[in-house]
Amino acid sequence: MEQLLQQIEQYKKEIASIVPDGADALEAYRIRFLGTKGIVKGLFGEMKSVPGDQKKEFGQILNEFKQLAEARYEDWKNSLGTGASGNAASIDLSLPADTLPLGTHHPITLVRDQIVRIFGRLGFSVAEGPEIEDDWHNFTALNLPENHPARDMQDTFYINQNPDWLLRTHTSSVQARTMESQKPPIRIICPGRVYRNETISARAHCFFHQTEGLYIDENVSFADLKQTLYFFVQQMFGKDVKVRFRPSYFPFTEPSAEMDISCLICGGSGCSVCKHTGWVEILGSGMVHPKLLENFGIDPNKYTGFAFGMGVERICQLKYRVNDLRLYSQNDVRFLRQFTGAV
Ligand code: 2NL
Repeated sequence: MEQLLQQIEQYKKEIASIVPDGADALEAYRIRFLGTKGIVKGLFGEMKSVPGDQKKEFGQILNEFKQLAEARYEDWKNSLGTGASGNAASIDLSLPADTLPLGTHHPITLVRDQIVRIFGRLGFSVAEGPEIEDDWHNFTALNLPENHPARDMQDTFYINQNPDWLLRTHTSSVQARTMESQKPPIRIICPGRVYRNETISARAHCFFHQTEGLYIDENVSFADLKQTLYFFVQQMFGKDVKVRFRPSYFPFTEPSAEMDISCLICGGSGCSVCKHTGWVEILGSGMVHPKLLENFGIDPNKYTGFAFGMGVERICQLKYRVNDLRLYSQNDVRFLRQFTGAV
């Protein structure tokens, strides 16, 4: 019995000192310790030579040893499975990784980013502001008269708790805030979501996305406005596109103009998109009204500026031929996953 116990201690030391190797070494271990002619079986065979009063104690020691040998085997086997032992055969590092399901950018995001990047090259930086605005920044400061139709409940979402609060109807409010807090030169582009109280259809939605721009400095002229917007259109739609300006009216600019581009769909010969005129309207613009400059303490005799505003959905419609505004907010992946390209 004494001799057998010494032998078991010896085997325990051997097991503790094993450095796990590959599958072959593991199999050799299994045969040596746990096989049908292995050490554990052999020791159980010695049971018959142990005196009767010591059998119980020896049996316990032997069972513990058996469990230890088996546990070592399981640990070793598991470590091979995970490759943690560094066994090259158990894991194939050359296999391609599992593919991650990548999303795509929303078309409005793609076009907005492209607009921002084009004006960024001309030195415009991005300005942002709150979507819940007060009357001053959205209307009054921008020369929108008290009786202007845009102020009507029919067109603007007001916040119940406070009649002075509303969902901004344009991102001009961001420009107002910038004029309030910065001195010229100001050269900003203001992308963002705006809200109008419209019945939803293919051509109207209760929110859409705008990008407005503002440039105020000494000697800013209408020629600067025209050339800046012409550069933008060429970058956005290609060198061949033609532009024309038509006189228009906005309360915050004087003079004001709308800009058309030659129809990209028919090339100018006439189609349903351009209503057979060969031209499509893409933005509104003008020289900042002197009254606005005064509202923000900017001297209109020293500084002039131009501003413009465009609907991102409209640009997107022309670029990607999207013919229903509702598609932009329905989250139908069949629509969304078509826009995989980076711009
Ligand atoms: C359009 C027309 C326009 C502006 C926006 C603006 C803002 C300030 C001062 C002067 Cl703070 N102007 N914005 C000017 C002209 C047109 O937008 O059709 N937008 C979708």
